[in-house]
Amino acid sequence: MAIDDKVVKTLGELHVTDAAGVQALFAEVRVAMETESKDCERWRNQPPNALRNRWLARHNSILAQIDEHWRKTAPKELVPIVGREFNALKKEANDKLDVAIAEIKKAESPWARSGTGADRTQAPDLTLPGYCRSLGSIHPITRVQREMEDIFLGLGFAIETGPEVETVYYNFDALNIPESHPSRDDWDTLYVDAQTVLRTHTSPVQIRAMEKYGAPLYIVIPGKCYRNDKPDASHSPMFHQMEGLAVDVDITFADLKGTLDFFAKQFFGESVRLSFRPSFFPFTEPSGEVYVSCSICDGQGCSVCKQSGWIEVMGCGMVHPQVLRNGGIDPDRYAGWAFGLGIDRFAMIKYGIDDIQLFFQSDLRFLSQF
Ligand code: 2U9
Repeated sequence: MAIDDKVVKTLGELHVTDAAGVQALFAEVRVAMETESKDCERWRNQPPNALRNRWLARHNSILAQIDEHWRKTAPKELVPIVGREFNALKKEANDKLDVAIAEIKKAESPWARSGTGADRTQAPDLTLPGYCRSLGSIHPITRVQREMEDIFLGLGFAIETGPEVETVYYNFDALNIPESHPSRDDWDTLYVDAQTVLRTHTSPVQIRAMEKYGAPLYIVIPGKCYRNDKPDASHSPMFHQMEGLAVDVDITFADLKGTLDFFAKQFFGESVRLSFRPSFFPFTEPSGEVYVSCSICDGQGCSVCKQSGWIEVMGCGMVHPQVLRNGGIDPDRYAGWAFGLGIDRFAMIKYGIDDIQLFFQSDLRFLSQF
C-alpha cells in the first residue's frame, strides 16, 4: 500500500498494535520521504516549495495526516511511542527537505545535467567523454558546383555571381529573348512585379559582367535560378545553373568544343565522349545541344540513356552579335562562346540520383552519404 493510502487510515485499520509495529510504520514513512526527496524528475518542473508542502504543510500534508489519523487516534498504550516517532519524523523532515530542495535546484544547472544524466543530484563526472557533435558534410550540389568551378579556375576562368532578383531587361531583353518568346510566359517565370523577376537562368550575370569588365572575358557563373515549374523527379522551382562565357578576338566554335570536351573529361572521367547537335537559343547563333556518352552503359544503351547511349547535358553556342552589343562589346572586333548547364542534373548523373527533390528535402539519410 502506498504511503498516501496508509496515512489516511488509523493504526487500528493498519493492524498496528504494538511499539515495534509503530516504529516499522514510521521507518516506512522515512524511506518514502528519502526516496521522494531524491526524485529530481518529479519535482523539477514543479514550484520550488512543492516537495516541502507535500510533507509539511499545515493541512493535508503527509505529516498533517499522520498527526490526524495515527497520533490523535492512537490507543492509549501507543500514544508515547507514536508521539516520539512523530516528533522525530517532523524534525527530520524540516532538516532534510530544505537540503533536498537545494539539491534539486542545483541539478537544474547545465553542469549537473552533463554526463549520463543518470543521477542529477551528484556533482558532474568530469572524467566522462564529452559530447561528440557530428560535423555534417558538404551538400552534393555545393560539392559538384565547387568541382566545376575548380576545373574552370584551372583553365583561367574567373567566377562571377549576380542578383537572383533581376530586372526583366537583364533576364530577357538584353539576351535577345523577344516578348513573344514562350519562356516569358507567366508559366515559366516567377514575377516579383511587372519589371522584376526571379532570374530564370544565370545569363543576366553574363550581360552585367560584359558591361562591367568588357572584353576579353573568361567567366563561369554558378547560382540559383527559379522557374514556375511543378516539382517532380526532374523539375524543381529552384535549381542551379552554371554558365560559361568566353569573349576574345578570334574565338571560334572549335575553342568551345575543346573547352567543353576538357571539362567533361575532367568531370565524368577520361573515357567520356561528347556529341554536339544543332539547336536554337535566342542568345547564341549557331547553337548546339551537348550530349555525353552514357557512363552507365558506356554508350551501349540502357534505361538511363533510354537505349540511345547518349545523355543530353547542356546547351551552348556562339554569342549572338546583338547580345554582345547589348553587353557593350563590339561584335565586329570580338566573338564569344557560351554554354549553360544544370548543376543539379550533373550531380544526378554523376551520383546516379533519379529524383532532383532529394537535394532539397534535407533528409539526413540522403545527405549524409556525401
Ligand atoms: C549570354 C550569352 C549566351 C548561355 C547558354 C544554354 C545554351 C543552355 C540550358 C542548359 C540546361 C539552361 O539549366 S538549363 O535548363 N542552357 O542550353 N545556355 S547557351 O548562353 C548565353 C548566356 C548569356 C550573354
